[in-house]
Amino acid sequence: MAIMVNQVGYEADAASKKAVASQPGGYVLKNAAGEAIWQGQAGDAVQDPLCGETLYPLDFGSVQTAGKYYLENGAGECSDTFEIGKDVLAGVHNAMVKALYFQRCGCALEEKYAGPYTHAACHMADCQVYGEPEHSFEARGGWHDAGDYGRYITPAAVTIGHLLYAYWLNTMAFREPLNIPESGNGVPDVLNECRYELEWMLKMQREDGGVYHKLTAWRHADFIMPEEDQDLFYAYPVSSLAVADFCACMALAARVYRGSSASGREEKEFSLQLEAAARRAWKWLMEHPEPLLFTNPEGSNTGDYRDTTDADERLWAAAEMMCLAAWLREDTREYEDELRRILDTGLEVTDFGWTDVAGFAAMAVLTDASVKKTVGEDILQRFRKAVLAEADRLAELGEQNAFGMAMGAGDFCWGSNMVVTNRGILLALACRIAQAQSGETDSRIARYEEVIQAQIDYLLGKNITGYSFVTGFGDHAYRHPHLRTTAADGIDDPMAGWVAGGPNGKPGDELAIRMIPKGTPPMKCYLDREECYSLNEMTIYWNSSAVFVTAYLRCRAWEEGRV
Ligand code: 9MR
Ligand code: ZN
Repeated sequence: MAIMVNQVGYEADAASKKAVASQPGGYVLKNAAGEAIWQGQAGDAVQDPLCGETLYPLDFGSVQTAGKYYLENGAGECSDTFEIGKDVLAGVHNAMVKALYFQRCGCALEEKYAGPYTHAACHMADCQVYGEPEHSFEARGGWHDAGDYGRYITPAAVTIGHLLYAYWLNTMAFREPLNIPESGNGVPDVLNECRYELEWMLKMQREDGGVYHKLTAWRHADFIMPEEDQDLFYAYPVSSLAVADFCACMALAARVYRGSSASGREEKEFSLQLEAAARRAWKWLMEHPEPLLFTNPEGSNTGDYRDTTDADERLWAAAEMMCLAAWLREDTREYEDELRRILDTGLEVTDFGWTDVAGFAAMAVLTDASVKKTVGEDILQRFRKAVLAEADRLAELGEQNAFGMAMGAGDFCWGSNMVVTNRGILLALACRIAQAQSGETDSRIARYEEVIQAQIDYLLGKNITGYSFVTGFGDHAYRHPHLRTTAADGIDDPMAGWVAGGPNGKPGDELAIRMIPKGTPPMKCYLDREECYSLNEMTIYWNSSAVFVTAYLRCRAWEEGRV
């Protein structure tokens, strides 16, 4: 029995506003005073393959009056409350960016920015180069990756990729200050926050251009506050995955920090530093054409972010170096050659996760104006075709379940919420391409945008678990993220703005394996339990992916004059 809604809210002007119910029949939409504002019938039954239930879609798109509402059926069952209004995603969007501040390592979190979630400076000691006990260096800073205290280059690069493209393409969504230490310095806070991570990443590069794969203790800490964690941290061996992602990320950041309208002298200098680091990494990549992958040394249990190929990472690096060079009006041939060589191996170019970053190469090449003047038309065409084909596949997938979302039953993996939002990113990129093409594109764009909205509706509560997967947002937001600070700080509520990993059809932690019966439909494989790291952890890159999508939706609303 359920009426599932986006518990945060629906944009007032949106032509469709969708909910999903487990009962057929009539529904009324009531306002805060309990007055019926709209009534309608649920649509035809859908046998949903993601949660295994028979469900009935509801659309109350005609309601445009701002207010707080809920849905009720004939049996008196009520949904959670939600808003209809202008720029309804502003709060959750800003909180998801601000959440990263709470992951800052190597500094104290002060009450004026952190509220009750303060702690002393953590992980201040020098780290040791793994296997070289005589070599230590200072690598303070950056964000804790997730519920653990490790800091890893490949997920860091992906997080920065999501955030900088979100900012670059949807700048208006980042105009509100976030109450972080740098707020008010004239630079958008998303760039201030990203800089905290980038400064740490720079420390992870060796003289020869190589980049250490990760900086973690030998084993994960207990559930203690970060400043209590006195374990020795190691810089683990260089991988080509880390070098290539680092290269791409630095080249992108060099463009963004120099090109942003808010850039002052300081940002320009920072940008030059990023550019130099990108060039050193590129040189390393060219000198080391063979993949240098990464697996944990025997006995170490911190994350390894393993991967079977570095082709997509190298593709992203080539794409970003090419864009940077084009932007600086330098020769782009070397990068274009490398890009074409890798594209010719036939890899897919539509994902934005830490295992597969090739979608960022498409993003780079298809959204940069300078590179369009130099790059071969064949490359542009290949990227466009691949992105639109994937968008069409996703839109079709959205017609095969009751939630209208681009997910198949097999897509609910560890961190499925990032699959949900990364598909929103791909669809947003496809909308941009479609807009630039002439012809019958309006209905195509509308179709993609319906799915983008469905992805966010799902994240915010329109799903079979009934939870909003962002802490602090919605009547039934999940409350027990697998997050060491939250577990140890003695405060009941977690900080607001953390995206959960989400339902996982193949649970990977002890409690989830014990409690979720085999054969449970994938969307139901979720528990709001702190122990369940394979369902309920948070990470910096699950947040950043969601931020891209909320940024897109907020800006779309403004373009159409909604705000
Ligand atoms: O997000 C990662 C997931 O896709 C993997 O299946 C899992 C096991 O290797 O690791 C996850 O990443 C974790 C990382 O190793 C350490 N920090 C927390 C990450 C989220 O659970
Ligand atoms: Zn720390």
